[in-house]
Amino acid sequence: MIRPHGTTGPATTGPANTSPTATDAATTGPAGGVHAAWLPPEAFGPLGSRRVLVRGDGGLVDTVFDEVEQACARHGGRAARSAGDPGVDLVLALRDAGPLPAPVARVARSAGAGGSLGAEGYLLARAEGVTMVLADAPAGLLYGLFHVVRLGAAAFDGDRPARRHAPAVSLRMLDHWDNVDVHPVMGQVERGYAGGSIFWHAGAARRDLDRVRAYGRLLAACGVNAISVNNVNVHATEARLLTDRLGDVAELADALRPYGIRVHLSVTFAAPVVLGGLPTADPLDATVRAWWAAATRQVYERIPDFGGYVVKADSEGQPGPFTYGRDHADGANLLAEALAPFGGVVHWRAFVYNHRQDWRDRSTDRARAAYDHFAPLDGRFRDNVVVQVKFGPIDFQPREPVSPVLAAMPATRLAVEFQVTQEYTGQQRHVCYLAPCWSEVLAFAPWGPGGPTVADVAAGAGPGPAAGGGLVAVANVGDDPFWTGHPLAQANLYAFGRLAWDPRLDPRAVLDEWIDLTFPAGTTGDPTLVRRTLHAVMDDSWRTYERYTAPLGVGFMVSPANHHYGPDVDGYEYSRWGTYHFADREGVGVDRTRATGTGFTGQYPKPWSRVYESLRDCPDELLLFFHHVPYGHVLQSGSTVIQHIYDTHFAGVQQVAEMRQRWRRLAGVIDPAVHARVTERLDEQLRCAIEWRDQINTYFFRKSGVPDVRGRRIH
Ligand code: GCW
Repeated sequence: MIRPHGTTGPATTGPANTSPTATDAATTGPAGGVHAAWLPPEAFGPLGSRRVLVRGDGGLVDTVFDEVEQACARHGGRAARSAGDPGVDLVLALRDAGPLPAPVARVARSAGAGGSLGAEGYLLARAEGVTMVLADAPAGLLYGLFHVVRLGAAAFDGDRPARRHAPAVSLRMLDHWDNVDVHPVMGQVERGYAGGSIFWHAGAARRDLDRVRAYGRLLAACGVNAISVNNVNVHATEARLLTDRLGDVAELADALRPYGIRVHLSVTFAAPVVLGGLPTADPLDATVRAWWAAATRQVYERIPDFGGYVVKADSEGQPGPFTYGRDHADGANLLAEALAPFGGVVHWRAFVYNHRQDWRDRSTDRARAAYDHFAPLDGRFRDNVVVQVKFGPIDFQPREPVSPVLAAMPATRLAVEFQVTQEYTGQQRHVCYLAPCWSEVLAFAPWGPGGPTVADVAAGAGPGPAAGGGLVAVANVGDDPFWTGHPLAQANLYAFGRLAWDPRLDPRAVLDEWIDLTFPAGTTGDPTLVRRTLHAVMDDSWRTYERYTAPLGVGFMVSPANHHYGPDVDGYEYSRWGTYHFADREGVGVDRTRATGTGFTGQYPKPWSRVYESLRDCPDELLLFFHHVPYGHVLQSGSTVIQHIYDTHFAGVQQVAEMRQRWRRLAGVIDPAVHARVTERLDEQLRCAIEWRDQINTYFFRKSGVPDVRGRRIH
């Protein structure tokens, strides 16, 4: 087993690692180096104590064998690669790998096992006392191995009819917003809340490849198969990763390849100018096309399985095709043309809006921008362009409607972009389990209930002819010993991968998987209490966060000074960013209707264009996103807007206080380092939630003059 950097002793989950005191742990992290996250050695106990046969060739099969061999060495089992061995409990085999033990051969020949299993799929079965994973391609064996790990002891119980497993979505990607140079404002990782980058440090490659490998292993275990290794805001040093610093990228690709992860790179659209010395980056210019073709060829010479480019163009100051009077299809197709001969894709972000808006101008609506720019281009993108769309029309707020772009481009490959890093959801100081939010988005049916879902669009099963663009998320990992700053934020990373593999998974079931792996029985004093507490603290934490922050989908109200952390109701109200709430003494919210507002509701197909337009039918949680209403407006819940604001803010703080109480009961039951770190963060969450409650309630009380019907203290 590849050990995370600096880890020499056993993995650090569990009460066995009691060396640091609570205070030490809060500052130094877990004993022995880096927390094992969802792959502690104990999670491999059931598998590692068995007789395991691995059959097949190829790099990823070697990885599977290494995993099995190390687990067996630790837990007393036996790992073999040749079929000669008599007894066997688990077989992981490529179907064309030659003779298989008789029970496995029988299942392989059975009716249910017919047809291709695909590039990443596998068949899992148990018959005649043998558990088996069969695949047609090595990646399938790797994912099958981690399935067996997830099942734990249950993988070796009773019979299991042969069942096929394959990812719903073929591109399952994490975008790192990591900078090579420390950015004067954004630091080493833009919107990073887990320390420095695991890839870069102060202008150089970090070269902590053990840690990169350990990361790849965690990602493979939850199903992620691609990452981009630098920020979408590409500054001068980062631009050079494409050319003279390509070696740094190749090293990362080498470290991640054994776990089936392809490396992608964020590039600047101005590369031909800033790196190539050309006078222009015009996408229709022949010399520019030739430059990209040559640069891309060199990338593939060095990294044959390179994934492709990620581009943020004409967005928040990044260069793009608009400079040359060209549109985003021209821009994206330029890079796609260069990547096509090698099978690469360009992820072209749809996050394009006017970030120099005049707050006085009520006709400009940032929510409209992505659709206005991209929907007219549907059908013009090459097959290897993926247009990457943030899940909501604004910017990763805790609550937004689903972006209408996802229903507007049936002839374009679309990826849905989530933010695992908690920029607007508590910055990994607050517990905010985001799987329920993502799951809602993925299950949303843009053409109406019963129709294709957002997950279908990402998978290429939407109403149009386009293939799927996949799911992408901004990563939340850094060089922090717990990987994610807040240990419970590991669950968000895990859940993103699992939902990308199977968007229909229940977030609670995903959390159970994560709990079982991260806190395996035998490493905690009281597994039932651990499970109950984690569910109580995490299941509803996204809605709790929503309750004590901006109300009813209006968004923002975050502090600009603190990089979006903590409340500042008017912080963005008179700014250029297009994120306003328009509260006055009568009411609050953004009128995005066709009748009297910005017309944004018209970007949705029916029934949503009608539902969102209607004051009566618009879902409560999105009311202020779509409508400007008086404080006395009665919600579907029966409460008024102003009373809802008061009630949810008092309730949200109450819930955080309860989370904190519950967590205390885990003292002495789990790894003290994890306990101490979460305790410290919950203290901060409660402080911050109180601040949110008091600022929001006070602001709206002062604006409206309407008292709380329950007479609670408002300042
Ligand atoms: O949410 C905003 C962030 C920026 C980010 C941008 C984007 C990388 O505040 O930090 O830039 O989104 O998604 O490009």
